[in-house]
Amino acid sequence: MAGSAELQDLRARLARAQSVVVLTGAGISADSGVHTFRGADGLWRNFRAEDLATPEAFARDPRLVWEWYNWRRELIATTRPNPAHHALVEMERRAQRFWLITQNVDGLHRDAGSETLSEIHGNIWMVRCTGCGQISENRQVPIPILPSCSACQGLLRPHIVWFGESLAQRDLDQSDAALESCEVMLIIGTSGVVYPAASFAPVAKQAGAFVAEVNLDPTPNSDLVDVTIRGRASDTVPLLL
Ligand code: BV8
Ligand code: ZN
Repeated sequence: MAGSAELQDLRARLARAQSVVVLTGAGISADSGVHTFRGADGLWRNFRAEDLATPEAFARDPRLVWEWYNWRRELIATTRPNPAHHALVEMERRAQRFWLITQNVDGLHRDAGSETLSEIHGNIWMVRCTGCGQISENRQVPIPILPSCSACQGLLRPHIVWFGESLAQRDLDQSDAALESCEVMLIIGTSGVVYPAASFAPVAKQAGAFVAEVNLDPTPNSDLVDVTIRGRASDTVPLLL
């Protein structure tokens, strides 16, 4: 639990660090009103994300999967970045080298102005054609079901990394390079159960980084981090500036 001395120490480490890496999860967007995955509000029609965010679920019932994404697109379209997102934009401006890795697909870091950003699970406003592979932005709320490609009439899918699908090699390489060379790593609002993102903290720790976790609850990462900041990200992340 971080007392003010530990918060002071972390603030000082961040201020003098040559390189800072931040990993965020659904918890950083919770105070913007975006549902987390494993919290009480994380269910939709009694389905779990693991049931719907898979290529098998989409192959079996693309309408159901698109209905779930339309529900989330409708909700996310009404949300705005919160003070935690904005604090990370300021932190990026101040840091020598800064790399933000997010598991979130809500696009709120982008909306807040984060630039050195890697959306390793994709973005809910991007779609990909299952026929010709064309990737495009689609902000329709709701997107008409079933959406088809303007180029080849193929079925469009969310351009999102589902369970059982591998992350983009470029994202993996960039994340690895950043984690290997960072002095301070912040893990904000993630339950640390989804791989490979859940392995990022041990990689940074192994490489000698000072690792801090910002979360409401303990996670599997809590044992290895150097300091835990318990609280809501929108209250605590701005205190790190
Ligand atoms: C892959 C897109 C391999 C969907 C998502 C064992 C080892 C390695 C892998 C696996 C394994 N077992 C299973 C796997 C495979 C699987 C996996 O990890 N499964 C889990 C369930 C065990 N991983 C994969 O399939 C990945 N791919 O491994 O590929 C491969 C290799 C080669 C070839 C083929 C395959 C792909 C994973 C990506 C899945 N896609 N999202 C969509 O969003 O529509 S993951 C999904 O979970 C979201 O992206 C989300 O971001 C992510 C993680 O969840 P969190 O962000 O952590 O959110 P959560 O609700 O869980 O936690 C919120 C936290 O915030 C909590 O701790 C809470 O306390 C805290 N909090 C809440 N409010 C606040 C707060 N904190 C601060 N302030 C607050 N206000
Ligand atoms: Zn197409």
